Amino acid sequence: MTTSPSSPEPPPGGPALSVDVVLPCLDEAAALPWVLRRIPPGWRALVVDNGSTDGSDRVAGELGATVVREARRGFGAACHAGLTAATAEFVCFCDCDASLDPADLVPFVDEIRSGAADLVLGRRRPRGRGAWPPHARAGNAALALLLRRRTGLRLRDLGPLRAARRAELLALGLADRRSGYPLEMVVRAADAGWRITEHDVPYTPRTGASKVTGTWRGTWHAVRDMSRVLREPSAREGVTP
Ligand SMILES: Nc1nc2c(ncn2[C@@H]2O[C@H](COP(=O)(O)OP(=O)(O)OP(=O)(O)O)[C@@H](O)[C@H]2O)c(=O)[nH]1
Ligand SMILES: [Mg+2]
Repeated sequence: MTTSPSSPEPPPGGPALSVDVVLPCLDEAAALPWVLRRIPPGWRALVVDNGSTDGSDRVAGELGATVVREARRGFGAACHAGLTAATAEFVCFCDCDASLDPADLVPFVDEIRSGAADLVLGRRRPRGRGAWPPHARAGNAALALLLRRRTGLRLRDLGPLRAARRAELLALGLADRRSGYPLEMVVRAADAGWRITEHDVPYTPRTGASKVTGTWRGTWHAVRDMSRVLREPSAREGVTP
């Protein structure tokens, strides 16, 4: 892991920044300027570069973000590297493709800070044509149903925009390093008795080429990784098959 020289580190002995936003990034140079402009004032952007070849790391550093490098490919690998590098009390996650607005995270953090919730998720509400292809929406709805069977949670989405406390997230011991990471976070949080809430957020067409939902390969990998997470026995049930 390295940090860029322009990282906005807290002053020595001064108060630590209270919110780190983890931004998993694979070739998102075109989207980064908009995304980083939308980081709320006083929060730190942790761009986790997952081996980009389009100069995303340089763009992120020039725009004042802290750049974390994760060589191992995978959405979960990138998110977890960001969580491990974070130091703030609260950690947020946001995609780096300009489909979601990090400014929408402000009420999420307020809700956790006030003690009303332990994990807050954004329910994606598509805006504009092509923001969320039908097969991806259907897959997500099916997943929400399976999640309800597995945990009793009534969520409408498993969106990547989310916030929680850093120490508690680390204590979940998340193991998936690919597309199952966001689902595993919710399943383990539910098993641990966390209060999980969901709020509508706009979901707009991504900037740059689609890597997952717009491709059959990406969709297949996501289904495979998430099915594996759902097959894991509940912590409350122990390890009996
Ligand atoms: N797919 C993918 N995304 C990664 C990886 N590492 C980091 N990311 C970032 O994770 C975020 C989510 O990935 P996306 O490719 O937007 O996934 P998606 O929103 O399901 O699908 P599309 O937007 O249609 O590609 C983006 O900011 C990516 O740049 C990786 O190994 N694979
Ligand atoms: Mg996307």
